Amino acid sequence: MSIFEELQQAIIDGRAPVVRELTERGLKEGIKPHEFFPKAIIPAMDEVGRRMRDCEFFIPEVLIAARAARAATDILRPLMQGEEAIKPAGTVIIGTVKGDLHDIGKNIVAMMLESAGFRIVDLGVDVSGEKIVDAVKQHNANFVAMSALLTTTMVNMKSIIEALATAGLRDKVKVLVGGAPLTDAWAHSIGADGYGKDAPGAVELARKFVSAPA
Ligand code: B1M
Repeated sequence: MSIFEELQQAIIDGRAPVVRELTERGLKEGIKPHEFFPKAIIPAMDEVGRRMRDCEFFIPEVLIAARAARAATDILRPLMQGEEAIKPAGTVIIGTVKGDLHDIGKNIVAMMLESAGFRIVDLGVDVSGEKIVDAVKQHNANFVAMSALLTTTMVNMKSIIEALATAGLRDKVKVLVGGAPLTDAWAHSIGADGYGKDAPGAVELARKFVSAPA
């Protein structure tokens, strides 16, 4: 088994200490930091996403695998600055909308997007339109990903999209939304660019926009 195969398996199994050890060993053996993404981390999280869709994995396994993937990305992230080949797929401002404190799903989405090569700026929970507008400007972001778990807070996504438009940033970013009470039709109705049913769905959506940005 190659080190990349071992790493994939360790991520899928959620063995964070093993992931850390294998990543450090790989680096010592001369593997470039950016190589870990397409050869181990992304395929592993793709497999986690597939298992989640097929109901072979449930939330605890997904969280544990995402945390294990993060053990690798935490080591690799500081080493990748200045490395040309790791130019991020895009910068995503992510947050749970104003009034809403649920962040478990949002954190999974953030970790999976990060594992897929996106740069993540996580604003946390209870995030206002103003905060998102400021972050888009500050980080020159090309994606905004919003999460809402309450029927009373999902409506706040619409005002955040309006705030982006008022600030003249609406055409600069793709707005992706998700969360248990949302639907594709609803996302459409508030003017979002896409709806991610789950974390793998959010990654798929973001990747689609990267390959066809228009
Ligand atoms: Co709350 N809560 N909660 N809660 N809570 C729900 C959402 C609820 C459905 C429970 C119920 O009544 N059956 C209900 C909402 C009802 C409604 O609006 N129709 C509810 C309520 C009412 C409340 C309070 C109002 C309770 C109260 O105080 N009376 C209160 C509100 C607080 C607030 O936010 N202001 C509240 C509080 C809490 C806790 C703090 C205790 C805790 C949150 C802890 C935390 O997140 N750190 C909590 C929890 C844990 C839940 C449940 C049980 C689980 C939510 C969760 O984490 N799911 C939830 C019931 C349930 O869903 N079964 C419930 C797991 C997570 C992985 O899934 O978040 O759906 P999810 O994320 C998925 C997808 O939705 C998607 O991908 C994720 C991974 O696949 N996704 C995205 C999510 N965000 C995305 C963004 C994207 C794309 C995809 O961007 C592109």
